[in-house]
Amino acid sequence: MTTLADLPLVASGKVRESYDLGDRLLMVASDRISTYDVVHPTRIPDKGKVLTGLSAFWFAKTRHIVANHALSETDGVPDEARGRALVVRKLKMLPVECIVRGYITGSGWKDYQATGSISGLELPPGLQESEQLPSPIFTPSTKAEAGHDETIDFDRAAELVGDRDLMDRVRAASIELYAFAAEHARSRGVILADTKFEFGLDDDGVLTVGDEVLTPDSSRFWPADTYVVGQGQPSFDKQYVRDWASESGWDKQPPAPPIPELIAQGTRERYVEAYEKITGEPFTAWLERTAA
Ligand code: PZK
Repeated sequence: MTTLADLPLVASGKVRESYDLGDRLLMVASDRISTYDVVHPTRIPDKGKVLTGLSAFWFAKTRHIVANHALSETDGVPDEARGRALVVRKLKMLPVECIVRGYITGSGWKDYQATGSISGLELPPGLQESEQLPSPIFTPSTKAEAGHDETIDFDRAAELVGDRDLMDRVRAASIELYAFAAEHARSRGVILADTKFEFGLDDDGVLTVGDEVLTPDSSRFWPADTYVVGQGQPSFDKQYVRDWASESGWDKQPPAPPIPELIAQGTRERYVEAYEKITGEPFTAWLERTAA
């Protein structure tokens, strides 16, 4: 199968694709957006570029913590994917999703309310929705082929990976990456509530973080200035679309409705704002750095 520049498609997700470059991969982020797990027919202009720029920013900033798969944002990127693609090394991916939570929300909040724990980790009683945890926790999940990923405990993750020592290092790297990024984001007015990493081994067996990292699609970013404990927080990027979708009467079942132009433009602005807050540079700098 092919599409972009006649390259062979390796994998496609709801909002991105990867292509075979021979000994490397091209990871391409699209302008598609999903809410409530359903992709809308309307594109968000520049969303793919914002996410790729953010991922590249974090890959460059976190090399001291763990190796990553990023090679280039320009060399080997076809013109039609410029700015929204990275050339990466091929890895042997580990069969678990590596989630780190600094705040209790989403499925973690649901699990905690039901059981007092998440991923087999017992948490203090009396936590409120969206509260910061005493320290970040590692809550791995399965990579479901279809349907939803399922939270597992550390022992089960180690079993799936087949190497407990490796899994120990994956957990340590995940928590270090989260802690570094959360502190950086917080200094710029953004709360990094939680995030998901995917790791692999390179040709030399070196633990390497792959996928996209610390983007709004792999993380929950909250504006710090409106954060309040005890309720769900608006997502930095998708809240315009979610609020509009709720108002529209859409039942959140497929197919997702088209997004009105004004809502799409407002959503683009939020993505660009996230880029600029987090990186401290104008989004135009990324466009210029990656222009043909
Ligand atoms: C790899 N995915 C997830 C699914 C995407 C990406 N460096 C790598 N080497 C080998 N395989 C992968 C990676 C990475 N990252 C990533 N699946 C395999 C995925 C759908 C679309 F763009």
